[in-house]
Amino acid sequence: MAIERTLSIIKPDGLEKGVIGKIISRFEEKGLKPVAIRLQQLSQKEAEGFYAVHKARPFFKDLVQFMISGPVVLMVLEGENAVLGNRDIMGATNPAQAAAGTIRKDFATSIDKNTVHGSDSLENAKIEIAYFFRETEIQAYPYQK
Ligand code: DGI
Repeated sequence: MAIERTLSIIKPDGLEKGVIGKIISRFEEKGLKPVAIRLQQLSQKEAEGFYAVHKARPFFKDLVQFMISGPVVLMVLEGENAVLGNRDIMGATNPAQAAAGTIRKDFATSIDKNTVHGSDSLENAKIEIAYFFRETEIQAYPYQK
């Protein structure tokens, strides 16, 4: 399997619940390493731009308001099969439908406050990583091949 990078966001509800560490542990336990991390308060413009694909959806305004309701943790995760692997660790978009042991099942309260974002394809991962990180902000682990 290929080594991939994906964008992960711990959303404002994850910070409010104080589960940053628990969430990152789940990624590390499954072999996904954070190679860039930043705590950031998104501006409305940044959140709107990030979720531009959902602009016409009825939930867009609420989604943007939620994403700027407090700081988020932006991360680049690296590892084998990182894009789909991260999606498995996150669980379904609606926590009511998320599988046992997933982040959304264990920490999310609703489809609006679903604790994490993860890129849904390798193509989108590249776009989303570049939206938040410069290449110089992404680190290589010297003991990794
Ligand atoms: O990639 P995901 O976050 O799993 O899901 P997505 O890209 O389809 O949607 C992005 C976010 O938009 C999702 O995490 C929560 C919100 N969202 C998606 N579908 C709905 C929604 N919010 C509401 N209220 N209702 C929806 O049907």
